[in-house]
Amino acid sequence: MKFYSQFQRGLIILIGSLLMLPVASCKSGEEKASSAKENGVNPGGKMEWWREAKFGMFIHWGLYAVPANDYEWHMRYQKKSIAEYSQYAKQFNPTQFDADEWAKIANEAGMKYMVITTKHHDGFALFDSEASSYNMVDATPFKRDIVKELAEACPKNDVRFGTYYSLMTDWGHAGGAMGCDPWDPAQVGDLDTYFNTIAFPQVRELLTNYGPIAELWFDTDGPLKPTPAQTSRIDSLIRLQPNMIVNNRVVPGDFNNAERHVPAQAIFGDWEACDMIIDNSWGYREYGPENVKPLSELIHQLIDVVSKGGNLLLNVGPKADGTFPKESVERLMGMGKWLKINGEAIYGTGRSPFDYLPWGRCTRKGDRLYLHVTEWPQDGDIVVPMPNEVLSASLLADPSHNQLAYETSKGELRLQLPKDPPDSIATVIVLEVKDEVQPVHSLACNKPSFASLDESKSKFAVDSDPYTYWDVIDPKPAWLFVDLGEAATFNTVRIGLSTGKIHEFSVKCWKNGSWETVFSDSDLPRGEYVKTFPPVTSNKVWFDVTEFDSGKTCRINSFELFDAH
Ligand code: FHN
Repeated sequence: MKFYSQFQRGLIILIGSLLMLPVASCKSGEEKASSAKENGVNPGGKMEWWREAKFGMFIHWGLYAVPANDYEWHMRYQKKSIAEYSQYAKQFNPTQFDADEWAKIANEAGMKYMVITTKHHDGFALFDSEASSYNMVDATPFKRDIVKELAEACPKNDVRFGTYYSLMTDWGHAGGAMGCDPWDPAQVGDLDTYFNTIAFPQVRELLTNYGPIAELWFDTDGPLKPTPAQTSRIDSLIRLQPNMIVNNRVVPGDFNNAERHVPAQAIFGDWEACDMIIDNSWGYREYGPENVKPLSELIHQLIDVVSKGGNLLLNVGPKADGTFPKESVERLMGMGKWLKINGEAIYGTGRSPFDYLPWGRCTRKGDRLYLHVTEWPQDGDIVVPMPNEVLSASLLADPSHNQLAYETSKGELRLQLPKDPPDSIATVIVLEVKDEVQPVHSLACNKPSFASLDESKSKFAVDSDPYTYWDVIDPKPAWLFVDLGEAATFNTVRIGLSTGKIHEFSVKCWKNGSWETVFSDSDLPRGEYVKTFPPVTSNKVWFDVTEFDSGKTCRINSFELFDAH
């Protein structure tokens, strides 16, 4: 049932627009990030190696590799008791495990750090622990300390060593926190006792017995967080390694996490995206070739994350025999090959000044811009929306630095590219430009906005922070209205959806006294959605959400307009 008629909605929107007050100007990720440093968030020193590194290896390995189904959630999905699940320890004998080989693969992939699950939610430790004999040395025929061997092998291969520890979930010990009701009476116990006898001693062991830990990655299987008292105990443990950086998923940390998706907008401050090579499984499971992400997708993801100011922690799920899946190694070698040629455009670079580019992404370092062209132009040209004087323009992979032809007009740079891309996955052009490059934001950025219900949050759909959001809620249709003030010309809409299902939607603009549909579409994907269309000029835009999953959170983190070409 339509809650408002089309006319009523239009009227409300128009009245609403007259009430709009101007709001704060738009800040780019870089501007916000720099203010973060000034505010003392993420102090420069210990983050510097990480901001240089950009690319790391995540490893999910444990008893769950033995059954190789339901991956690292096998115990919970199959509701295995501790007694049943721990039987896998007797079979876990990874005779082909070679820490040096793993570290070499990470290094050859261009990965600068490694983070391994020293203890996942199942409670089984890959290291020799006095706190619990449920570990690799005491409970398996292998009897070796995996963490020790990797902590020694990584630095020898120019890879920093990091540890993941499931702090707020332990299905394998009495009293361990968990994001659901216990399914085995042996799991029932007191959380503080568990923390004091298992978790805190094990974190102390990890931060004391294995040399410098570059990154500590705390995890949970749900919304659980430690109490302030528990957090202060954890902080005192973290201080054992003052140069170590910590994620902020469980305790206040040094960087944000984005799991298995890259937000449309750059995340404020330091952040790390974690994702997998073999889809839908962190820990090893039987898979087919269709489950292995294409090399192009992985390289594009790395570029996308880095262009938005983040690091990519890319996961490998080793098999029970101690080897990496063959296809994972193939993909990593392909990424390493690309980085050997283009690493200058990734390592140590900062986020793009341009919030959106139709042909690819941009990273920057000093007075250099690196244009990562992933959509090679049919007509041979790409446009960079900046008026800056160009000092040089060449293909990064061209050792002779032959200059590319270009012209600048109307505040834009038009580069003429070779007919065919030197690298079909991503070709990098390096520009040296004069003066600071000014950020280019969405035309809707922080413009007055108005929405159906949840109106107070409509402004969060048009700000520049992907962590803020406008929730699409019943009754249908839900809508977001943006008043651009001055009429503007745009040909691209980018929408960031983080959770929920939007089935039918359209974008309209106010023209000649009525609403005209710019486009309609269905099934808005999670992450980044981009739609281009012939340029339209208007001062009012309406995002009309007509069908979506009711009763569930439907979260729009960004609604952006660009005049991109
Ligand atoms: O439940 C875990 C999951 O198994 C995996 O370890 C991921 C990695 O980011 N973290 C939790 C889900 O958010």
